[in-house]
Amino acid sequence: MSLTSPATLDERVGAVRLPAGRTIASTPYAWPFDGDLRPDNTALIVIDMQIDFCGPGGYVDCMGYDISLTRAPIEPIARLMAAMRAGGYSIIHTREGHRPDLSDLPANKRWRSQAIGAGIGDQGPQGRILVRGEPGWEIIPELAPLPGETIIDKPGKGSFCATDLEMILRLKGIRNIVLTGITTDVCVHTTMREANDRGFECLLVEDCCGATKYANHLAAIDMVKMQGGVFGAVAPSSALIEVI
Ligand code: C5J
Repeated sequence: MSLTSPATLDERVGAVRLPAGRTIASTPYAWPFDGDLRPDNTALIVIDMQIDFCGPGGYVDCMGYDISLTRAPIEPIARLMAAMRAGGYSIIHTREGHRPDLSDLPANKRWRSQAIGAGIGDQGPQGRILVRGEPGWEIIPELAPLPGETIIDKPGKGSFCATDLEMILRLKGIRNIVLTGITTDVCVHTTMREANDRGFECLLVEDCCGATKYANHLAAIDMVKMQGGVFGAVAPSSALIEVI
């Protein structure tokens, strides 16, 4: 039943979202919601672009998934990151990984990874899987952080759980977050949900993400757009680069 008018849902969403200021051509609304997009209040987060998630012999490869899917966003992220660096935006990188003694690795996470043949903490072609300091845990050279850029080491899927990310964002005055990285349906989505619940205004950049299954990538993007943008908005990197 329509609450307001006979207009379609898409028309209703579009009609109420016309903020003044600078916005991105995104769906289901022009992001950010209030048009307040500036280099000093907006950060790019590049999530888990590590060898373990997109390199040969890494965790995802050892699980038997097609790493061409998780490598697909490398070029688009490199272009977006260059544009945002040039524009003076904050750049934040994350790495999923555990302490060498595995004291921050929940038993169920370890058990599940062993069950699929890629035990976290076990020796793999790229060193101990998802362990801090090992070759597989490193960020890929194509997207290496520059000196001075923030790196968040996280033991979980979300970037806020057991990290100082929120404190760093608040101290920098960041309120808009541009999300990129891998995987769309796991670490990127978990981070977006955590950020959204904390009041950050989030944009998912669709060509700058990838999942271990393409259908899950598409579904994860679709979920964001429900309910008028339940977790934020979605845009291609070209729309963002055009504006910043
Ligand atoms: C996963 C991630 N998929 N970075 N981690 O285990 O998405």
